[in-house]
Amino acid sequence: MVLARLAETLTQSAEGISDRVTGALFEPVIRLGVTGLSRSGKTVFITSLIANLMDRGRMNQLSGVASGAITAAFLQPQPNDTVPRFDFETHLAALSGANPHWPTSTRRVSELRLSLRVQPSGILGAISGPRTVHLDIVDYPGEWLLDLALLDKDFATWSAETLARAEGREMAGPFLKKLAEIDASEKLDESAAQSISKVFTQYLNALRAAGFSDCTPGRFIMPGDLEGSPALTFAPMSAVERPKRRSLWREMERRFEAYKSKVVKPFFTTHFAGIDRQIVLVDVLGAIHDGPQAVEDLRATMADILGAFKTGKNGWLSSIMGKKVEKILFAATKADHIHHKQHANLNGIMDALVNDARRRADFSGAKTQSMSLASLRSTIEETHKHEGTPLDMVRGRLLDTDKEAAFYPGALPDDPHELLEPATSGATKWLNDDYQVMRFAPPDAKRRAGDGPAHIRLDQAAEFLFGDKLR
Ligand SMILES: Nc1nc2c(ncn2[C@@H]2O[C@H](COP(=O)(O)OP(=O)(O)OP(=O)(O)O)[C@@H](O)[C@H]2O)c(=O)[nH]1
Ligand SMILES: [Mg+2]
Repeated sequence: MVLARLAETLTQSAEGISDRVTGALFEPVIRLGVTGLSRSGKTVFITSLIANLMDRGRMNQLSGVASGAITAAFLQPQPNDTVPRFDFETHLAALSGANPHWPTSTRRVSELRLSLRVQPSGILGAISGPRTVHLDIVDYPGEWLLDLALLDKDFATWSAETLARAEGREMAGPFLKKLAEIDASEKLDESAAQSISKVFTQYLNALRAAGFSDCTPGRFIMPGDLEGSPALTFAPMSAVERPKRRSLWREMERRFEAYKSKVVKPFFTTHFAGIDRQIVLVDVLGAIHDGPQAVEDLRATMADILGAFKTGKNGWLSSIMGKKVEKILFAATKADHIHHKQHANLNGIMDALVNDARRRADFSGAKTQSMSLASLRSTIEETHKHEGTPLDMVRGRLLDTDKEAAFYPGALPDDPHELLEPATSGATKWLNDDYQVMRFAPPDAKRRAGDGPAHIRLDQAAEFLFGDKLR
């Protein structure tokens, strides 16, 4: 009786999910990991990629588009019912509607599935017929990515590193003062724990506002559903020799470990499992604009994060990701801020910036490439004469004033080390040039039917990442 009922229930649920099972078993799924710090351009990239895969007029460098193999693209219910859907329509309307504006910072995780009908040409196509390929993408707040760097650190190490960096920074003043007032070897006092974690969070927010990326734990800045939760009431502590049980130090250590196991790991386990293609987005130009310290901070943070993707003995992340990531693209975003003649130099800087991390992370087996791109091209190029010399400029609508302006951002060096060396050796200002990056509003341009939003090299990025699956 019970068995019969059980069998019946199983059959019913199998019917209910048959579409999804078919999808999972017979239709290829590309899980694209979009990795990038806060403001690196993930949400804009995902929105523009989806829009350009649906309206493929600007995607000629994607071989399945050039050959005509991709015959249709449509959004599907996503495979994971418990994760909110990526709000593609709202983001696209923001970027390309009547009053174009950038989406706000992402506050929670969301997911989307785009399905593509592919009809290969030639004999193979005639035999195999059309097939459907699914592209699954997850968007999340960039701050959460920072927590990857915590996973292989214990509380003492994380505290020592965080405090060493804080020592030299003016904005850490109130936090360090508070820390000096408490004795972490004393018995835990909950109100002391709360107030120190509050000033620590204020310090992290100030760090982020100043353009620094080393702001762990990421949920302190972007708590998502954990707003106000006890999981977020800890802070780094100065070393204590043999801290006693129930001391403030031990309790902070316990909360740090709970944060890692109950918050960080479940997020990556759920959303990074099965990723087979990965794009790493980096706002290189933004960091150059913020100065050598921001570039060095970006380099070190990327090295830490990419280190978590390494295979081998400490490869926690690679073990949950299951199969190996086959392709990784490192992309410098927002390349429309500079004239295309400088893109090769931007590319070189991007390459050099993650070079160290790439070597350490040992992406053996994965095909990697660097490029510069713009997910949403917001400028046009112009050349003006300035004191007799031609200057390659970009023109766009400035975000702050809403006025159109042409603008020369400064020349990036041919040799990336001209930038990276001063950054690594602690310079506080660039020697030769000041690099300016204006913030442009999204373009207010009419699109032809069949065209997606204007971009730079988004089709080449797509070709590298998953072009092989769409031929
Ligand atoms: N000019 C230009 N600006 C861009 C482009 N992509 C992103 N931006 C700028 O970068 C900002 C951040 O982009 P998002 O896509 O929201 O960044 P994100 O990685 O999703 O950030 P979080 O949600 O905070 O993690 C935007 O508000 C734009 O100002 C681009 O292709 N061109
Ligand atoms: Mg976002």
